Amino acid sequence: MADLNALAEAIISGNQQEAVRITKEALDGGTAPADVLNKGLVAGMAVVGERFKANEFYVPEVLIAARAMKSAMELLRPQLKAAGVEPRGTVLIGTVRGDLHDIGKNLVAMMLEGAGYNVVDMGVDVKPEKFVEAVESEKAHLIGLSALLTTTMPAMKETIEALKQAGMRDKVAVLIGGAPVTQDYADEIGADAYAPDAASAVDMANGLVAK
Ligand code: B1M
Repeated sequence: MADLNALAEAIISGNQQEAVRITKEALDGGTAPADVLNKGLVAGMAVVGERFKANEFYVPEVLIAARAMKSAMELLRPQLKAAGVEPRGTVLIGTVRGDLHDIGKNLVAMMLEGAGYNVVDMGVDVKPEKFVEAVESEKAHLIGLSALLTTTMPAMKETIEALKQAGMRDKVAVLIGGAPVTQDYADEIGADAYAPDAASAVDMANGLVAK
């Protein structure tokens, strides 16, 4: 019987080899893929998120943990699909038009994946109409917008306006974040939520997708 606590620990400590080894052992030994995901990978990433929020972990630790999680996910993903385990929801995430900063956005994407979401990473410099197109093609529940420049923050508003124009604003929730972004700005442009960091982004996504 594979030790899923040990798997969670391997994720927390960013031990990629150990995470892959225990995931393989668990799957080969007949542990349900959903248990491997929830009691191992998601449990581990939840601790990483809490420690990051509490400033006990910094960006490098989160990136190393996320790398271990991603490697284990490669093994797990086909088995989750075969077992009919649905992701918690689909999230489109991207850095808005004109903005090339992606380190924070990548962290948010990895934490969301670690929390059990199907994450479609649209990259950087993403035009509003690209988000709109992808909402339909990916059947997204949530759009995550990241901006690091005061000059690109207006592209968040333009993306929300483009969703409205396309008649899709009520089909998808919008979460925004990035260093210059604030709750006041989210309220001003009509976003559904703002998150100051990657762990809070997961909390917000959970609340929005549950609605
Ligand atoms: Co640029 N840059 N940069 N930069 N850069 C900043 C942002 C800046 C504050 C530096 C400064 O002047 N002190 C400044 C912005 C000033 C402003 O607008 N107020 C700036 C500037 C001016 C520029 C250029 C214009 C410089 C130039 O060319 N003259 C240029 C713009 C290019 C463009 O985008 N069009 C530019 C370029 C670059 C590099 C390419 C060199 C590089 C980016 C590399 C990359 O991302 N691949 C870069 C970097 C690295 C930075 C700094 C140093 C670090 C940003 C970072 O990665 N932080 C930054 C200064 C700083 O912040 N100290 C700076 C770490 C990351 C983990 O944090 O992204 O905040 P962050 O993400 C956090 C939260 O914000 C939140 O969660 C993350 C994790 O906790 N979060 C979300 C982020 N997105 C979220 C989305 C969510 C929820 C939460 O929901 C969807």
